[in-house]
Amino acid sequence: MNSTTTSAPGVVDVIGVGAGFTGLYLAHRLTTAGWTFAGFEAGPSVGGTWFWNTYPGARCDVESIYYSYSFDETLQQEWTWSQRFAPQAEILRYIEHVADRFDLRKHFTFDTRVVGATWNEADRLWDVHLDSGETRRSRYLISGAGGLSTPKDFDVPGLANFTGLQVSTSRWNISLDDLAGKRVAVIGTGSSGVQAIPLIAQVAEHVTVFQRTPNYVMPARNSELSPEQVESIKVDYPAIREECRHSLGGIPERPVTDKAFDVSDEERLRRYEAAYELSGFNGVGAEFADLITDIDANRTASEFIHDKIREIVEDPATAELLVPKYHPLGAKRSCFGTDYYETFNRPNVSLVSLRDEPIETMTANAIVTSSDTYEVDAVVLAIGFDAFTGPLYGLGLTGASGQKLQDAWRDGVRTYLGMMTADFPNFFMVAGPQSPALASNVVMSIEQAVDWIADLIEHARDSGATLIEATAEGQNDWVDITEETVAPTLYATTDSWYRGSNVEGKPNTFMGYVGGVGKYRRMCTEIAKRGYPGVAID
Ligand code: N01
Repeated sequence: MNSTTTSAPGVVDVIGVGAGFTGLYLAHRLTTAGWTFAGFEAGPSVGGTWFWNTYPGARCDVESIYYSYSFDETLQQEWTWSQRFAPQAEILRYIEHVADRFDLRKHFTFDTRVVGATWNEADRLWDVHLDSGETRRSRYLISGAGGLSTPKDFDVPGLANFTGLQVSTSRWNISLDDLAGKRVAVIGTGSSGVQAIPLIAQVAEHVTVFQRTPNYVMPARNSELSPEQVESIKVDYPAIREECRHSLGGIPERPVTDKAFDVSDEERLRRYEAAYELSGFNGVGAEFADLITDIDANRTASEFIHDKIREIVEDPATAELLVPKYHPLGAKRSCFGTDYYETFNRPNVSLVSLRDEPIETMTANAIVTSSDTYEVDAVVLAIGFDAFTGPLYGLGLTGASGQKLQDAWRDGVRTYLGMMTADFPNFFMVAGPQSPALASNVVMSIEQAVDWIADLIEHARDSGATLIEATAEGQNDWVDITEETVAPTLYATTDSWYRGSNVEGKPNTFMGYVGGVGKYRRMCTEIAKRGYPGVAID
């Protein structure tokens, strides 16, 4: 059946938010199935995360051959990645290629932000309010607004006093040359800071890195992909994708079953050395099965990385500050860098530990800590995102009972499968909180969620239904499952954006399902086969 459900004038079947990886696949999947679709994108073009995050060194730390769409065999055969970890510009080119190849831009209105959406119970439609002042109506509203797309508030004391150049990694709007010859402060040492710092150090007169929590940074070991490597991937692509779909994190897994203390100290060290050479998410943190559940096991891996840092960084005092001693390896997101620790051996780079000397204020040309004043010409903020809930609350949703999403989630996020939430009928989240998106190759998670949602709305259409909503029972069960799954892991006890602890006042909810994308896929498929228990369809 290929007809649409919503024939009222001016009403589309689906409004999609965002034209990143999610929005484009949504547009393709739904319009191919005959639905009418209108997408709204705040930016001037496609790309989402990869449109905005253009800071120096930005690249993905999931290998490009996996971090790409699998839905079309011809697409994956015709596109050739140049490097193991593609830089931002290449990923953006890929997304633009997909948009053009499948003629998807026509489904989107750009430079237009969704600023509110109100459920209309009588008509069973969403009234979607745009920053242009217009309101559009749809049967379904699907968020592809992303999980890491709303920058965290710039909560650095006194920032407004600073009159020099100020830029954030997540909205980079200068060129690297603009920092040439300048005294630059970089605040933040997560994945973004770790990638940007070595490149800024190459052009700046001086870089002062303001570090609050030292992170585990393993060498990315990026490299060009040879024609032979590309050829062998393309021959095997369908099998590789299938393996990813049924894996833990959406990338091929190394089958590891033994535990850290099953082997001798010498054997463990030998294995960590080999894993350190591999790098990536299959590196040191994945060497033994119990590294993310047993703190003593984890300590063996953490200390291995501590020693690597001490070997690389020449100044012992700087090395000690860089050693991540406040959290176990992998429990908050690991970083993969190129020459990160080596950069601290440069004469024009210095490190300030904000744990020892917090920032008290800023003046027109300096950062003032509790111990010193650092004069700088430019400040680079690499301080992260209001993950998952930031972008969703930004949609200004009002549900069936008149409450806002942020009120419904006042005590913590509650979803069914990370895709729906009770009291917000016909609203879906792709790569949402409590889905596997947080801990996976997100492109694979996006495809799975879009396909599942597309099947569900098709199922509703075929049975003449116009309302789909998570039941309270289904949602309670899913929240319990996500909590029970994370509870035995070190993620559960470590402060990170995974748990909302990077944003002042945010309730502590672990934002992902960490049981694996394969297991999640099987659960979702089973739920669909059983006629969608946990979902009210009317
Ligand atoms: O942000 P982060 P990010 N004063 O939250 C510090 C993905 N990503 O943009 O840890 C001083 O990780 C904060 O300190 P602390 C990836 O999933 C992927 O780097 O809170 N410092 C931390 O050091 C990643 O995890 C890629 O104590 C402040 C840093 O700023 C996620 O995006 C590349 C501060 C923020 O680190 C987010 O990464 C980039 C303050 N007021 C991003 N507030 C790749 O694929 C925060 N900090 C490679």
